[in-house]
Amino acid sequence: MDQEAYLSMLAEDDSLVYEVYEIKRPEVAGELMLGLSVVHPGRIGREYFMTKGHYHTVLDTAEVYYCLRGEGYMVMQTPDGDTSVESLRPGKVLYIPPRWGHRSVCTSRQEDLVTFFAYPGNAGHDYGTIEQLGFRKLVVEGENGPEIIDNPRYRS
Ligand code: PAN
Ligand code: ZN
Repeated sequence: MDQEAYLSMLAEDDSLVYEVYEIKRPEVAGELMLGLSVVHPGRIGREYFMTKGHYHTVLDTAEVYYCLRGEGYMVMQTPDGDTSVESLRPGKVLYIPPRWGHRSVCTSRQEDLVTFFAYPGNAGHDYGTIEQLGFRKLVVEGENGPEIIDNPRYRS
């Protein structure tokens, strides 16, 4: 959201925001891709560190996330304009139905947000749509903790 904060932070240090560890399986229907996503704590301006976010190229494929550590949110939306933001806490299982783009956001102050994920081998990743349009909702730090707001830079 905050381009100024982004550029000044980047000029100082190109720090690692998140890591993904995958057990690679053949990218075909019937297989499952699985692994761990680790989003580090931090913010750019008021906006918490997050993953790039994507739709699955085969839009009709679902995904399951299981939160192992840390606190955060899964920001989700469909191409039709529906939005949903679900909290992530250790022990929580989050099912992402087919057609829902998704991004995870770490709101812990010091801890990584660690999630296990599994999705169909033929799903593929479409990053371009989110790169161009953004997500409709953002998670930012408010006076009393995380707040979900409309993305002022969302391009419809
Ligand atoms: C996850 C994500 C992972 C990183 O494996 O790929 O959390 O997020 P980005 O892919 O948005 O950078 C997943 O949802 N796979 O489909
Ligand atoms: Zn996915």
